[in-house]
Amino acid sequence: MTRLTLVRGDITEQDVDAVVNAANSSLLGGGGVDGAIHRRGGPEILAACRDLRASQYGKGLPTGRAVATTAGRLPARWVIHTVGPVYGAAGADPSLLASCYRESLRVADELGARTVAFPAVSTGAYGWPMADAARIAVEAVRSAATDVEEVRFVLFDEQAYQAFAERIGSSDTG
Ligand code: AR6
Repeated sequence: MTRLTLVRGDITEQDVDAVVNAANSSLLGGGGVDGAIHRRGGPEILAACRDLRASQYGKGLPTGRAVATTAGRLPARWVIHTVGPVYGAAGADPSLLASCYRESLRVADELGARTVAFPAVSTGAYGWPMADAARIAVEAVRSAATDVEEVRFVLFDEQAYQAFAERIGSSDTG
């Protein structure tokens, strides 16, 4: 059974095996979570992302997929980069957002990560409404077959925290 927990805070400070980055297909950085992870994790993460672009992901990481790198100087061991869908853009699809969570957990299993912190993927620059994103995220994690023991949703503000809390209920939040 995977335990779902919630914290209000900064994903870069989480002491977990893996933190998930709300990246873009380029894997070469950006704002929001992505900017914070690269800033605090240091240049080792970007170097690993450049290597991925030069090897498996010449055209970039497709939306809904996930790939791992070192976490550099972050407390976590790995960063799992995933690319959320842009809300309202042609082809935007809830199954792609669910796929970000499922694929990230699949990568976590490959790494042997047992604790994984997720941000609210697609709810910042990519514009996905928070309540809907929370529903999709919680359903995707609950229905995933994974060896991950704790999935920690790390929410930046009160509105995001409340949206996830409503979906999870009070019984299994940490
Ligand atoms: N810790 C936890 N949550 C955060 C943090 C943080 N340090 N910073 C922001 N959030 P976003 P997206 C929240 O924009 O919508 C980047 O430029 C934020 O309030 O980071 O998937 C990438 O390079 C929001 O609720 O990700 C892509 O181009 C949520 O995290 C693009 O943005 C996600 O916001 C991806 O957009």
